[in-house]
Amino acid sequence: MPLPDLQKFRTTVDAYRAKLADECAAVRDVQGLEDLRNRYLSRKRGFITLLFEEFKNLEAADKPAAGQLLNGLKLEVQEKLTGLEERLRTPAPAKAEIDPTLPGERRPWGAAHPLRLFQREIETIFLEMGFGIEDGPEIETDYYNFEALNFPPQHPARDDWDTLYINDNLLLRTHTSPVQIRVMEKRKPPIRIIIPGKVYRRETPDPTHAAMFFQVEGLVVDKGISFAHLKGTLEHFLKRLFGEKIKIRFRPSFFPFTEPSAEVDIECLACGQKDPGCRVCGGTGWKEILGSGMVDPQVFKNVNIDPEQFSGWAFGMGIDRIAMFAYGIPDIRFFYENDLRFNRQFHLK
Ligand code: 2NL
Repeated sequence: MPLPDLQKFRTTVDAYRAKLADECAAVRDVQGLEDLRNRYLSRKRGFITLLFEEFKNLEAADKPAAGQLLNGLKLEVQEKLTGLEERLRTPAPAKAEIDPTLPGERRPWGAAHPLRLFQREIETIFLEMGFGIEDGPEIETDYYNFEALNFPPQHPARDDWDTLYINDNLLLRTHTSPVQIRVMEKRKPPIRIIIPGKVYRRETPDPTHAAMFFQVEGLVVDKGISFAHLKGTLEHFLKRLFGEKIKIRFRPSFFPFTEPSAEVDIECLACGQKDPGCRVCGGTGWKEILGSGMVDPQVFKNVNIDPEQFSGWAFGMGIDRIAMFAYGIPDIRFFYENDLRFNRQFHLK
């Protein structure tokens, strides 16, 4: 028995409604949406248009109910299409999921500064010889920086123009010697130490001067220490640092805190002692590397060490200055500009 016309019409409308839901779910882009719109609403062959044709042939009594069904479907199609269109034109939100298989982001880890690397080389050589490493305050008193070291009151280093004073009594240390004074006050000989650290001078920066730079000083105090220990130890140090074949010379000098005193030169690495017009050694063939001497008895008295019982030697050296000489760096300021192209060259080995 054929279905009554209204019932058949209802079945067809329901079938289209189900099909519509599936087709909407399959739409991926604007083109797919346009195709869908045409399939349902095209004025010539759209499903809805065709259903309206069928509607015309229904019994007059069935028309109100059938009309309601058909208009309901048409509205639903239009609503679904509008919703789809809105979804397609809104950019998809960024996905919250993470992909654990992607490679990680490279983070800069940092590395030791060139001056620190050079300082470590120096430290290693002295550690091998049984020295200890000490440090102390960078803000010092006039006493520890000058007076205990036997600087006379009128010494030019004590001038406001050479030293950075905080007030009448406090200053930024101009060398690391005050640490040796502090160590000798606290600890009795034998003492074998080096003190690397920052020191400050009132300087206008230029290629060979900075207001802050690095220094290393050394101190040996014990019974029976002579100038031979000074000479042998410093020669060994310089040969480990610059190579066994390096030429070394000692010449007399003066410091308020040592007597006798000696400055130590090595052959000029820039010209190999061959260029009378050499910019690095001034044509002398020699480069001053450090100052040294036998600790002045007055310094021992200042820290209550008996100079009749003990003797010692000390040295001081600029780390920046020697690193510049060793690596052929023409300007001390390169160390403090933090230009990674400069700094990285020391990590290429
Ligand atoms: C230089 C010369 C020197 C010292 C530093 C020193 C320290 C004490 C006692 C005696 Cl506590 N001496 N230090 C000795 C001789 C030279 O430095 O040209 N430095 C860059």
